[in-house]
Amino acid sequence: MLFPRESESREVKDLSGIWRFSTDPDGVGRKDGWQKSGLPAPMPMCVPASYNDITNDPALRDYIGDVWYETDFFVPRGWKNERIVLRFGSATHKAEVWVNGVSVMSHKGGYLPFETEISESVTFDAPNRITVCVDNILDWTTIPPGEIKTYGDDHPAGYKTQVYHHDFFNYAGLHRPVRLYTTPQSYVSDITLNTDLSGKADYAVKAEGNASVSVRILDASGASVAQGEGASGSLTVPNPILWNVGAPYLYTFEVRLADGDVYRLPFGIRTVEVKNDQFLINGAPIYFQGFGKHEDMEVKGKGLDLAMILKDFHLLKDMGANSFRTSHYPYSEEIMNLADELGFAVIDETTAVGFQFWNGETVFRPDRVGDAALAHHLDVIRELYERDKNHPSVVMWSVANEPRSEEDGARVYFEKVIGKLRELEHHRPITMVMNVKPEEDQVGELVDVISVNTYESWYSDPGHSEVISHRLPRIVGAWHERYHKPILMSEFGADAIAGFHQTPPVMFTEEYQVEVLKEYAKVMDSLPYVIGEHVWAFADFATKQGITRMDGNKKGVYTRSRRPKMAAHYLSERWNQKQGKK
Ligand code: GCB
Repeated sequence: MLFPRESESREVKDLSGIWRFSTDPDGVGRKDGWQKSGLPAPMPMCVPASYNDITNDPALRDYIGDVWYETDFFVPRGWKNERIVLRFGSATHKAEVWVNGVSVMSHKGGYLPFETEISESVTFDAPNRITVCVDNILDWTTIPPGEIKTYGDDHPAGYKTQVYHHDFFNYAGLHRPVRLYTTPQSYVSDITLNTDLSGKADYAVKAEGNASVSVRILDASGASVAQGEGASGSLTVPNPILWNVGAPYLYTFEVRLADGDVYRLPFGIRTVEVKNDQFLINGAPIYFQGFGKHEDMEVKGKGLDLAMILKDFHLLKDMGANSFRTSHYPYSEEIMNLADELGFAVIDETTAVGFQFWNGETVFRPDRVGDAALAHHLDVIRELYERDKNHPSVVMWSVANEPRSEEDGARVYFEKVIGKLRELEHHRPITMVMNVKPEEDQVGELVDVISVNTYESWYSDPGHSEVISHRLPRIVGAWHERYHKPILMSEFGADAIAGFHQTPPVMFTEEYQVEVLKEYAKVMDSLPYVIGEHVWAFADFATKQGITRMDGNKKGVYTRSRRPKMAAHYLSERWNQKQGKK
């Protein structure tokens, strides 16, 4: 799916701003026709943003069920002969959309875009209305999964909770921009590019309508360096300048249809490959240094904030980080575009998190993560691929975080998920993020890189960082021994409360967090097949409330407002020295 970009044939109108908003705890909105009558007693709500933290009402923060958004807009007269498309960057987790009271689309999956043509649904001489119903419930048909727990008369009547097994707050709402854009009647609907080091770019353009297609590649100065005709083929850039981590060079792939549509896609020429325990970009090994992150901030929750996004990229760059994982869901397209432009490697993860109860119960069975979850996971895989396939920054796909991969059902499940991804694309390596015992895992054989999450001296041997040098090489070594594949240390770390200090270091102090990272570093430096280190986490983030989470997860090396802890300074020194080399 193409990102909405303006061109001489396309206009984009961003509908971000204050919308009207109502909760619908009894789920009566559809039946009562809110999509036609308008929302009852709405309050103002910011789009994009999570709705949870905008008011001071705990009932809205912990809300379960449908909420409704509504706004009015005019369609410019100049759009009369154009195709008009309504596009949501995301809606968490399920949405139905009406235009002027008529249902135009619905979508499931909280972190990927969806769109539809609404040319026939709008009027030109009066305001038009968009109404959206967004459902935040997690169940066994959604990813991440969850369950609604109801209680007996030992609790107040109607009391229920949303249970989920992942460690970030279930923020919901319209997290990303809502846009209208136009195209001519025949238009470019998709582009797929694959490049190699000789500068060859194989391309396939999907064009709707009968117009003939011509294509060009422009260099960064806008000069045309290759051109061709036809909806698919191969262009070669002479003496190509490669895109690389830390040295991003972007070309533009320009598509023109004979009857007018023009679409320009930034892209990079680069290859990625796993070979002999190494991860190669353009044939040279890269050592990943960076983080697992979250889209998370005060007040806005998971709402897009361009200033914060840029701040994060600056912090990453300055500390010598070269990569991050979109733990545990696809991040906004704005982040992905910036990763291309600023030269970061991204491990692009699906929403498959929380496939684990931590009490030994079976997860992969028909009434839990079964056929419905699988069908949705396959949709997420396809939509993620379609959205992100052309990003040079995306160097690897991650199909899941910490599933209970020792179960027989997990093997069958992931054969299908990974099979689907390999059917869609051959060239990017695939990983899964593991945390079961290596000898019990059943899935590692299917992936190219084994990503390993371990919390030595935190969840095990709490407070004893001296055990890391003994235990960690055994754990990581066992994974390598089992699969002979490169290992990414995809999560490790320790909670630290900013400003909490003590020596000798104890848990939750900034000193202890540094201590753990240093002990890990010694081991990782000594293991040749470790291809990188992603510290958990970049910044502190919100979680559901619970006795192990004091104001959220504090494993950030930055606070939630991006103030550095001692660990940020330590990593900055380490990574700037290493500069992405083992
Ligand atoms: C993990 C999860 C991550 C958690 C982290 C923690 O293994 O992948 O989502 O936040 O551990 O801090 O417990």
